Amino acid sequence: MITLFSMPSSGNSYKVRLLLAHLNIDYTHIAAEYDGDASLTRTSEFLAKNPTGKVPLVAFESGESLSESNAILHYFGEGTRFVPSDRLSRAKMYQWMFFEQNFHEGTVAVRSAVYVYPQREMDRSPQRLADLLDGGNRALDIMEVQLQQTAYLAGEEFTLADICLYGYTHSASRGGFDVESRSGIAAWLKRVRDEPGHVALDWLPGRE
Ligand SMILES: N[C@@H](CCC(=O)N[C@@H](CS)C(=O)NCC(=O)O)C(=O)O
Repeated sequence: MITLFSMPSSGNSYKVRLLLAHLNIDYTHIAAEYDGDASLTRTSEFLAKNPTGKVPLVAFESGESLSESNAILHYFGEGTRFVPSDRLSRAKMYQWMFFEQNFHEGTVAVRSAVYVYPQREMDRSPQRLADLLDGGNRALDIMEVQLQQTAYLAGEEFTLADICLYGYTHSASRGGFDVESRSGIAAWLKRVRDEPGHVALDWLPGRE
């Protein structure tokens, strides 16, 4: 069985838990909540598996491991209904997943983290908060334009891109973002939540 190291409160980790739930894949879960220098991610054993010291991380029985949430989504998603067979739709799915890491995560997720985690207090300067708000609103507006046109981000099918972007969009209010007033995003959030097999952020294996 695989072992998933994940942070219960984090969207990057939640994406992986959400896909594994949809695919009914069993795993042993090891929680790695942020705890400064005492974090599990700072141990030499963990750093040998992932030198970046970040979760999520999947450890395979073979001794191999895999990090980066979107690479993990790709690994488990390949060959399933969550990856479109059509080449252009598949590329659009990746387009949104790169957007998530390159634009959305660095603004929407970071502004939430700055408020949620006491150790990020030094990032709460008025200028930094204003920049993150501006960047995050631009990211959400870009999603809104797409979701006014299609049911899901890469088109009419539910794909890895939706699982990926749901992670930090559904909890964006933690960072002071208003997603509910964007009707395309609000309807999409509900659509993703209503997918059979969906689990919430605080769901962990063994917890019904
Ligand atoms: N690009 C990475 C980002 C992973 C990341 O930033 N993980 C954070 C939680 S969201 C983490 O592990 N922080 C713990 C630490 O830095 O000790 C991914 O998508 O997996």
